[in-house]
Amino acid sequence: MNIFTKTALALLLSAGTAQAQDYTLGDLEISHPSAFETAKSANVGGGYMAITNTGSVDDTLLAVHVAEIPRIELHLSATDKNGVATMTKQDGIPVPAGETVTLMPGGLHVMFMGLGGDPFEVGEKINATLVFANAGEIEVAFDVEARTAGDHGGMKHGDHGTMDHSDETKSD
Ligand SMILES: [Cu+2]
Repeated sequence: MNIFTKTALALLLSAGTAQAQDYTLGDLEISHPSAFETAKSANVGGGYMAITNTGSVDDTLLAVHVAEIPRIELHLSATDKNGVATMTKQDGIPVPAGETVTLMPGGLHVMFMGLGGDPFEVGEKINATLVFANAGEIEVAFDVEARTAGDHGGMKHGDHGTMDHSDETKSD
């Protein structure tokens, strides 16, 4: 019984992993685009992925487009020496030749803005177009995943996201 339970769990886990998708665009490998579920009242959500440049030419992620989302920015989260968290809008996210850039909570991220009333729900896929300076455009799907209790970065992001975009959340 124990073995059966473990096998079932392993199957479940591998099925979950299999949903995560990787994409290739020229010399770029885009791994596991994902976003956290958002509260109903949230107007912003973060998007994450890893981008590896296997080529010899530097590239830059310039923009992310989603048909239903009016405004999407590229942000860098940081915490200063006083513990104050800030987010800075980036004109692009450099992906140097031979390097991997990881977008993650508390660091670089895609900021989906103006969600108003249409939260991200677990299991949902957000179809998006990534625009790179050199490699061009690729369609990807961000998998919406549950926030885990121990996920500090995500919570921090949510907090300062609300602060930073207070103008966007006043309608709550
Ligand atoms: Cu942000």
